[in-house]
Parts: sequence; C-alpha cells; structure tokens
Amino acid sequence: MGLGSKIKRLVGTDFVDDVQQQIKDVMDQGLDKHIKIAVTGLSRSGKTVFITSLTHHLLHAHQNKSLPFFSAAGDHRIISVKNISDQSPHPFPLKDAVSALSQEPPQWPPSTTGLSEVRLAIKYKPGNRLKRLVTDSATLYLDIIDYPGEWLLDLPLLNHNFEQWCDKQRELFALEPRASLAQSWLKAQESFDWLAPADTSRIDELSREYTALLHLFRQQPYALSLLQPGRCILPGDMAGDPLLTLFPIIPAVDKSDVPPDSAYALLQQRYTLYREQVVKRFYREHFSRFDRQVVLVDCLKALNNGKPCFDDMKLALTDILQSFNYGSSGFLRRLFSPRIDKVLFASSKADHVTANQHHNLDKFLELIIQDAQRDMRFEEIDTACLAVASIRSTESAQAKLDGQQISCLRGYDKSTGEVVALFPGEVPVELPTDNDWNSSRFQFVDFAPKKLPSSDLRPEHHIRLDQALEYLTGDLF
Ligand SMILES: Nc1nc2c(ncn2[C@@H]2O[C@H](COP(=O)(O)OP(=O)(O)O)[C@@H](O)[C@H]2O)c(=O)[nH]1
Ligand SMILES: [Mg+2]
Repeated sequence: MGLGSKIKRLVGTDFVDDVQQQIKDVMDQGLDKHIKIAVTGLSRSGKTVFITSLTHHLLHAHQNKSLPFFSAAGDHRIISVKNISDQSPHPFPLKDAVSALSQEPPQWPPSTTGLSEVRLAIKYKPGNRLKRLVTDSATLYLDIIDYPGEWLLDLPLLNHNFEQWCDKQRELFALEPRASLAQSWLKAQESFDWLAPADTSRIDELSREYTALLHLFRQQPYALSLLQPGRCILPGDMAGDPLLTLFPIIPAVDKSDVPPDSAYALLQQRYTLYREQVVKRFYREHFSRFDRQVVLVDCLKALNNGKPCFDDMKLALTDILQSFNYGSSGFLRRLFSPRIDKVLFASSKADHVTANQHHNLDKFLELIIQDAQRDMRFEEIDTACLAVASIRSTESAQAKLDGQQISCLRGYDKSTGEVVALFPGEVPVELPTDNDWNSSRFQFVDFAPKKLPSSDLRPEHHIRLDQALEYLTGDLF
C-alpha cells in the first residue's frame, strides 16, 4: 500500500483529496494573482467616488483600521499597498479626486469625461495555511477602470443591427415622457422620405435635434437613463466627428428595396461604423476580460424622480448587463475570456437614508435588477445586493415628533452648503403604487461630502465598503 493510500485510510479520502487539490492549485496558479474588477453603473451612480474611496482606504489598509470586515485587513495580513496606476496608459486621477474630497470645504470630484485606470499591488500574508508553507507573502494585482457611464449604454448596441435598434427606439418613443417631449422631432421624421436620396443638411438638422432631446431626457425632472448612442451625449475625443450625426429612424420603413444613396442607407452605414469602430473597440479593450463586477445603482434617484425614471433605469441596466460575459453560455467566449464569476449589486449613497433603512435599500435594489439577477443566477453566478456609501456624508441624529423618538440625518446640503437635519423617510420594499409615485413621497436630498482624511481613516468614513471588498476579493487573499 502506497503512502498516499495509507494517509487516506488514516484521515479520510475526502480530506486528502481536498489537500491534494489545494496544493495543486497553489502550484498551478502561483501565489501572485491578477484580478480585474469592472465597476459598472449609469452616469452619476457613484462610480468615480466609489473607486476613489475604495483605493484610498486600500492604500491605508496596512493600518488595519477602516476596513474591519475586509478580512485580510481585519486580520492584519496586509503588508503594504502600492499605487502602480502610472504603469497604465491612462492613470486614474486619484490625487485630484482625493484632494477635492479633502479640501475645505470638501467637494465631490468632477464628472468623468474620459477613460482612466487604477492599478494596485497589494502585498499580503496568505491566510491559507498551505500557501503560508510556500511563502510568507504574496501580491494581488488589482485593476479597476473608470469611464463615463454614458458610454456604457453603447454596449447593448453590439447585440443589435440598425433595424433592431430602430425597433427598440420606436417602443421607447411611444412612452412618456419621450413621446410628448419629442413630438416635433417625431413629426419631422414622419414627413421625411427615408428612401429618397439623402439630403445631408436635413439629416444633420434632425441629428442635432436628437442630441438636444437626449440632453433634455437626461435632465431633471425626467432623469432618464436609456440614452443612446452614448457619444452623442458625451463625445470625448470624438467631438465633431461625422459618425455622431446619428439617430434612430422611428417610422416604419419598407426595407425590401433600400437604395444605396438613400437617407435610410446613410444612417444605417453610420450606425454600423459607430458600432464597429467605437463600441466594439471600447468593449474589446476594456470590458471583454473581467473577473468580477460591481454594479452601482442609485436607487434613491429612481425614487425621487418617479415611475418613468424607475422603469427606464431598470430597462437600461437589464440591457447593459446582457452585454457581459457571464457563466457558461458560448463555448468560444469561454475559451477566449475568463467568465465573470461574482457580481455585487451595490445601492450607492446609502448615507442618504438612516441605518435602519439599509436593509430596505437592499430589497429595493433587488426590484430594479431582478431580471438581470435572475439570468445570472441561472448561469450559477454568485450575486449579492449591498447598500454602500463610498463617502459617508451624514450623521445620524435623534428628534422628537409628536412625542415619538425618530431617527434623522444631519449633513450639509450639496447646493447651499447649509447644515440640514431631516427625516429622510422610508425606502419601500415593494414597487411603489401609482399613488406613492404621484404623492412626492420620496424626496432624498443630495449632500455635500464629508471630508476624506488622509490619515486616521475609520470605519465611519464609509458604509460597508469593507463588506463590498470582502465579497469581491476576500477569497483571493
Ligand atoms: N452622499 C453621497 N453622495 C455620493 C456618494 N457617492 C457619490 N455621490 C454623489 O453622486 C455624484 C456622482 O458621483 P460620481 O462618482 O461622480 O458618479 P459617476 O458618474 O458614476 O462616476 C457625486 O457628485 C455625489 O453628489 C456617497 O457615497 N455619498
Ligand atoms: Mg465618473
């Protein structure tokens, strides 16, 4: 009987097989690992602030104070974290973002207008006993990219040709508030002969009106999310590019014989070029290889702005999430890119509500992402919902109302800078009724940030960022 078999008899087959597998894993994978996390979210959902705060807390994690539920930090196993973002062609402007948040009075970092990347090298003592036999320390390389949320809405275009995109947009433009706001543009489209030779000056005019409509839909009080193409709103380095003279054709057009010089053919060509040259490149370079994903959702924005905003946000998120590479579907996709195996849905800005509402916020988030989450569960992807605040900007306070003690929040109003103390109200755990939507019941105010210190970081500077980190990376340390 060989030694392996003798040990198996003594301690049990499962245990030995498990240990053998672990040793094989350590040998196969080596100890240093590389992980890419996609931070996904619509524009203004809190991506830049999340990346800034997470990076800032991680860079101080060796002091082991502000991330108690991130076990590598909580167990004193982080040796040192180095920011190596300057190795990237587009380093994330961490210094600027942190100095905005730590100046007097602190400011939120400016909106993102381009692409940038954070790269961290995290040196740690392995938690796994077998790994510790091999080495005292290992390094986890963590990459996160930041980009404007507007561009994310382009990813679903990869799944549609021009005709399919127009069909989808036709459905959207039949709904309010789009239908009323776009009335004159829709009328102009009705009277246009799409199969006649292209009159480029009229097409340019319709395109300018379309871009203006996208900007209008995005503003308060509509706050819509499903706005495509993303570069029409935020062109980045494509400002003035003729490819952006692009819009969907809403009336049904007989496509049995489309002349190649027609207006229809011209817009179809532009759409195809935009998809091939802009969207595909963006996807290939930045989104095709990810290991894990955070989906940030600003649930309170949906509650503040009413049902059309809620419905549109849900549609946009479901569409976007279908563009990622989850689970086993597609043999070739699995061969060429590692699958995303964990997705954290995070309800951002949880400091806008009192602590007793965080659980409700988790539940409400599930309502928005339930379709996407169902698809992921089917593919056996690990998912979780968590309410977080990257920069906790409020304090809890108690007040008495009609003799009853109620929980309030105190912070600085974002627009006036004045101290406000308020009862922010309750987050529903079911879909609000039409009455609730119409009653202006939900009015969560925006707060100015609390100062982000550069030393002595503490858990109260955020809400559950450590739990988010533990979920996303805990098993790798
Ligand atoms: N109170 C609070 N507000 C936040 C937090 N994170 C983001 N915000 C607000 O949301 C805005 C947009 O955040 P940003 O990260 O730029 O969004 P992005 O467009 O997804 O990158 C900020 O300017 C803040 O007003 C947070 O943790 N707490
Ligand atoms: Mg941003």
